[in-house]
Amino acid sequence: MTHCILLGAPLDEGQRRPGCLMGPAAYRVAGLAQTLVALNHSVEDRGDVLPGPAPRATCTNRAVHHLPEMLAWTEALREATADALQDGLPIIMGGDHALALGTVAGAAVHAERMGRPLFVLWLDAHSDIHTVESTTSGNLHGTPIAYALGLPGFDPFPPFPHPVPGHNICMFGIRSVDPAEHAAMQAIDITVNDMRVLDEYGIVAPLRGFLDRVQAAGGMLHVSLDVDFLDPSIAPAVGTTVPGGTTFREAHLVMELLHESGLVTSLDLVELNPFLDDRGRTAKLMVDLVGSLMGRKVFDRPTRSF
Ligand code: HAR
Ligand code: MN
Ligand code: MN
Ligand code: MN
Repeated sequence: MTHCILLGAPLDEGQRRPGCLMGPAAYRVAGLAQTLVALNHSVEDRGDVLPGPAPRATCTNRAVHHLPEMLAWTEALREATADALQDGLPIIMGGDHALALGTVAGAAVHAERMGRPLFVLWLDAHSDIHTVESTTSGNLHGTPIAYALGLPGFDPFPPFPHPVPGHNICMFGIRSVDPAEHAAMQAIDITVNDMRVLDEYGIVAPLRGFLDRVQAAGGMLHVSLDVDFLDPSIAPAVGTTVPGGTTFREAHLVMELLHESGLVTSLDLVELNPFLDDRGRTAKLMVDLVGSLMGRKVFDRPTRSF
């Protein structure tokens, strides 16, 4: 049994399409807490995180928008996530992916306190490895991986606490990468399991390979699940759909393997835009995926056998 701590992060300023701020409400309506309770976990909904007043801040990249707001969110979410990690498994209900600027930082703070290395599993169509300087869209939801790596180009932000080395970061489902992001990934030892890799090897072997490394290092594991990891045909409620995403079963299988590993210590649910949903089906799918991550299975096998 796990003590699950729900944290709402109703922000949508990391991109330009309004609606992600309704995400936490949609997860509550879709029965996230009830799903966890039905799996015998305890649930504490700490409500929505409240950012402090936005500080004055500017940067040289004129495309960047809502910088002060994102600084305030980053600080509030870093503290809320680090606090929650002392008491249980934080599940951050977003909100756009800019929230991971704060949640991964909070996980890094906690991992350092515990003397354990932090690993990050990024389930996303996008690599989100722009810096504040390199982003051409100016949308800060495309930047959290670069921040977690401690890359230069984040001047207005506080330095990332205990940067995560590239070899502790694993991306899955990637199929949309900008040129500056491509260059950044070429220069770093980071595991990029793009859709090409998943097509050829399936999802099991690459994921087990990563989880074995986390296990061997005694690591903590932060999972960041972006709705657009999923194919838009099953998950339409996202502003940045990219065709060719993971299927229903692939996504559940990822979650089932994560559950079996017992390694996950914090989880982001990001980019759900309920305004774009089709009768709540994306919100419900995301809740079901959390169910699989937290132990729901069709048949409980006493041993792994066919
Ligand atoms: N790389 C593009 C940009 O920086 C698209 C980023 C989209 N990111 C998300 N999250 N939707 O993964 O604008
Ligand atoms: Mn605004
Ligand atoms: Mn993302
Ligand atoms: Mn994405």
